[in-house]
Amino acid sequence: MRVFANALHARHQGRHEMYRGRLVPCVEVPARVEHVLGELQRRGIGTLQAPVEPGIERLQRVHDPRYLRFLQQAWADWVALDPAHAAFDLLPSVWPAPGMRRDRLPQELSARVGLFAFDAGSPITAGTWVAARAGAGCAVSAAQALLDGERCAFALTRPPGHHAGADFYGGYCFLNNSALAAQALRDGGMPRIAIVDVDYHHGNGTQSIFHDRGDVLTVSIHGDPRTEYPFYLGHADERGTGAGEGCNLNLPLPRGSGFDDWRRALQQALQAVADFAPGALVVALGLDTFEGDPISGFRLRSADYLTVGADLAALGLPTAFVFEGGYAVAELGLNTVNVLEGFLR
Ligand code: SP5
Ligand code: ZN
Repeated sequence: MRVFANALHARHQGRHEMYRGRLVPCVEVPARVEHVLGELQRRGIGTLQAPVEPGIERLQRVHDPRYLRFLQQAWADWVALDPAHAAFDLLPSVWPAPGMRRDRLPQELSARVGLFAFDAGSPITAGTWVAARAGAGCAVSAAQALLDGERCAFALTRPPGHHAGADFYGGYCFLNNSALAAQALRDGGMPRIAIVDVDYHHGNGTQSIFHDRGDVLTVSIHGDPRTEYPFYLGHADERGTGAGEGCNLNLPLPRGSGFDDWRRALQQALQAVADFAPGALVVALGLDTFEGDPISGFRLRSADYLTVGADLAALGLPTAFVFEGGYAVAELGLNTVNVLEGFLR
């Protein structure tokens, strides 16, 4: 399995996220990727390959140009506002309410941030843009590997991507890596692509990007949005609109769900994928379904991830794994590589 790792990921290193009225240390940390790389090496799984550097046109296949300009410039603008800002991360603290204008781009940076961010938990740091762009390159490269005829590939990206939409960021995500992989597969000539998102959190960005499209099926298994982040999307009645009607499937499960219930949802997801008959599958691979995850509520165990990989493999589709969440750092390598090994067996 070709593995495309983001060599620049550590340039994105948030210090704090806003949580329940306080700034707390970020849970989405560079060590996450290092644990996965270490475990891949220990078990001799995967061949590391250099990813492409995606041009701006590639990113614009999924993201809005105005948003990309903002993201590229945000840190420089933040420090230009006051050189002392270099010691802090950029977080929003004001947002346009419904009925306020989103079409006028404010000059003031603090106001512009609120136009593009949907939470105050996703700090922009000095290296966020270069890290996110390099991560997107890993996802595009994994897609290219499938187009070249590989059975599977793994994009070991950081920061994650599935909460990012065409013109917004949040949930530690800035560029939607899984969406970029799916779009690259479409652009490579495959008529239909399926994305299965197994991260604990609903893939709201991915859903919104493809919501009115019939060529990309989006399926997400996640904590019920009535109680779980990102709260405002991810209900079972969101089925897609227009040409995308019936091409979105949400499978919310209550907090506390264990592997038996989760696996039943996975089988439903895989049936929907099979019915869609795509040319390839993108797995948005979050490992925060693990029982020991510090911010999530499902109860999967490490051995379960072998079964997850085997279940995904049973589809028989060319498959690109794109790394998403997972915050039980010490077990993250084991859990991630278990999915890959289960798939390869
Ligand atoms: C990609 C992904 O998994 N994003 C998840 C974003 C969840 N953000 C909200 C969770 C807030 C919890 N963080 C505070 C931890 C304090 N112990
Ligand atoms: Zn997550």
